[in-house]
Amino acid sequence: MKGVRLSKGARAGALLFGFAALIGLLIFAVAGYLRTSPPTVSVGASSSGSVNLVMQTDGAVGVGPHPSWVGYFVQDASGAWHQTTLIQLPQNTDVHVTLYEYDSGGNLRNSAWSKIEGTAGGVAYINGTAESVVNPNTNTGNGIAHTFNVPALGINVPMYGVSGSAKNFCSTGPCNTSQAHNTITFSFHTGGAGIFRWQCFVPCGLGYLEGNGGPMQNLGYMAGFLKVV
Ligand SMILES: [Cu+2]
Repeated sequence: MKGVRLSKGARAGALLFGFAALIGLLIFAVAGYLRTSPPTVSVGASSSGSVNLVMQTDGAVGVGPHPSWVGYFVQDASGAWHQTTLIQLPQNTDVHVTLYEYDSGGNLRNSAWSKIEGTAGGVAYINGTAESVVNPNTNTGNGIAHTFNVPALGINVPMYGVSGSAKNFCSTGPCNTSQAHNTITFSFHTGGAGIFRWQCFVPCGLGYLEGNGGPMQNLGYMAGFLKVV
């Protein structure tokens, strides 16, 4: 009888040990997931009541777990670049966006995306010129590299690519304005608080099925969230 009781205790001990190990593994996995999540860059309200959101798209981000992936950097209030697509914005605020586009381009799969939508005046300024529609074939000859889309806010801004054979083509990020780029600026209004998904509609995940895997489906690259607070 004594032996049976000891055996039960041993089994309970083993069970407890196994349970503790499982909890430990879960904590390790969750911590690992949190460690790899890109940071959220906060764009605070300015005295003028509007905010500036400055971003860049690079053909290869050059940092983090996937340095060869296409993706974004977002500038914080101090001017430092962070490789992320998680952006915090104040609600009911005009957001002035500056996008430095350093990647090469191609055709749009859907010509509906050539129309600039959801921005102030229905335009974006491409290297200083107001445009309401882009033409991937004629305007620069370098196609469309990426699009900035926030479906819930009706925003669609296609970005012209640069020549992949440009002498000063940025092959790895973070890029700087001495390298080949297009500058796209536009404004939009945030409205009420919420979390809004944004993404690119150009299948730019090179080397992945139909170009829609890898960077196209991972936060920090071609998909992200606007956290409007
Ligand atoms: Cu893209």
